[in-house]
Amino acid sequence: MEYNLLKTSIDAGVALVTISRPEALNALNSEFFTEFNDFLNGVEKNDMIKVLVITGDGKSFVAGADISELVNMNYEKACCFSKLGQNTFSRLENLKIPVIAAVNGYALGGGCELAMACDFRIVSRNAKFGQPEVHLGLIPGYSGTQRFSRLAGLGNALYAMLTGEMISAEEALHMGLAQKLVEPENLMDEVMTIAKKIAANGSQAIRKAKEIIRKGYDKNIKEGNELETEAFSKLFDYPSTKEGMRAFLEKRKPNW
Ligand code: CO8
Repeated sequence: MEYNLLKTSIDAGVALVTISRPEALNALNSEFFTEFNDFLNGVEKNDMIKVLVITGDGKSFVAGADISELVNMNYEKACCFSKLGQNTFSRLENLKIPVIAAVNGYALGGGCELAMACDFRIVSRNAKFGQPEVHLGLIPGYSGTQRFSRLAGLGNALYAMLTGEMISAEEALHMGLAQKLVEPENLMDEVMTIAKKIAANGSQAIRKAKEIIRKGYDKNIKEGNELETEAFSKLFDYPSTKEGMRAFLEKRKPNW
């Protein structure tokens, strides 16, 4: 499929997808969801891809769902569009490989929700997060009401979604919404360095770590520990695990 709204590339096991609709600050419309789901189908089938990075073209990460589409919706259409967004973003959360959001500017509404569905967020100093839906008479519809509090706490989620205020990159870092803050001109270099560092690790270990951290998050510690033991032990079935440990003992780099 040819993409109108996505630019894609792969380098050293890292796939980069840039949402590119800068004239509308990369607002998410139906066409985006069709293209993005097709792109994810390809990522899921491609074992060469170890890490996925998502960013936005121009001065915005994503400034939300496309308000010009939302304005014409009724109950049924809103349900469909909300489910489509929730399901698409859940795919990112459940993707076997790590997903990094490189947040280069506005991450508002659906854009904040997209960033929160990624495994972590590296943000430019000029990034601005927010869930401004209440200014439009709406609430978040792509799992923002659920993910925000899990990432940044109940009080911060309520404050953000009741006031609709923008959140600076520094505040996002402080509240746990962002994991690292970098200068705008260094953002992509920094993110690609981190992504390649992850991609150079044992790929089964990376996948298991993501799977078990995410699966265990909604469970109690006893159930989580059982998941961990199962996943930890399963790794011993893979030759690459032994290679990682042997390489350490032989004082060399692993040859995965
Ligand atoms: N949708 C559609 N168009 C947009 C959006 C958007 N979310 N954001 C910006 N644009 C467009 C503008 O209309 C403008 O287009 P044009 O040049 O044709 O007039 C262009 O992008 C540039 O925007 P601005 O001129 O406004 O740029 P500024 O730098 O002055 O302002 C802002 C930047 C502050 C980001 C401003 O554009 C803004 O407030 N945008 C809207 C942010 C927002 O409210 N986002 C939340 C949207 S609702 C949502 O995401 C709900 C998600 C769940 C949906 C569930 C489905 C049912």
